[in-house]
Amino acid sequence: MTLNSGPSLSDNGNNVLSSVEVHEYEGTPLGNLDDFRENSIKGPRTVDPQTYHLLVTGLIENPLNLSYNEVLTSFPSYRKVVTIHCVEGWDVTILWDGILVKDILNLARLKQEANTVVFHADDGYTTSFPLSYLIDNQILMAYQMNNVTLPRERGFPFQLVAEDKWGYKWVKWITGIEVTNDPTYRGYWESRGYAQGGDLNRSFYG
Ligand SMILES: Nc1nc2c(c(=O)[nH]1)N[C@H]1C(S)=C(S)[C@@H](COP(=O)(O)O)O[C@H]1N2
Ligand SMILES: [Mo]
Repeated sequence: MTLNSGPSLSDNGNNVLSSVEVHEYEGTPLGNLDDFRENSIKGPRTVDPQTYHLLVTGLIENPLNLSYNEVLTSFPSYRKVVTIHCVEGWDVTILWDGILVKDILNLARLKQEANTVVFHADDGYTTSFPLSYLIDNQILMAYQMNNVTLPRERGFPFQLVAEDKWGYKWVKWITGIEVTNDPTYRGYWESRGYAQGGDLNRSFYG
């Protein structure tokens, strides 16, 4: 394992360095946090973990309003090595630590007619998924990458690890999870011509 002096990007605003970046995990070489090309619709967002709330709304029995610490302490953590591919032609392989979207939805208790999940972000960005994709693939909402707390450029406090999907489905700065029965909802890039499904093995146009 190679150690850095710390993340090369700015920290997440609370000046606590959680750990040092790792560059290899169980034999798999990892990319670096600064291999990403920051190209977000409004630039990096600064989210204050003291005032942050994750809202879970829509077709659920138990609406949730969780603080940053409540999100981190209410659910088990999981880790995965997953590669993000942007439509602009770059990719980065990262060790992600996070919680399962499925566990959040279980706590919120889905209504029968739920079939779609829309993620909302601090910059107004949105993207949506079939409920079954999130559950069947054990999709993570990450709070750590390469063993460090997500830097603000990378979506602090939470980024979706939308494995097998193009980068535009990997919503950063998540503030809301809305459960609906409208599979036709189109998010920020999807309403500007990018594919609704965003599957890596298909064209991103459409
Ligand atoms: N909230 C939000 N999430 C977002 C975006 C954005 O503009 N806003 N950009 C997306 C795109 S196009 C990519 S490729 C990934 C990774 O972007 P990054 O390199 O800027 O981290 O974040 C995705 N998530
Ligand atoms: Mo992207």
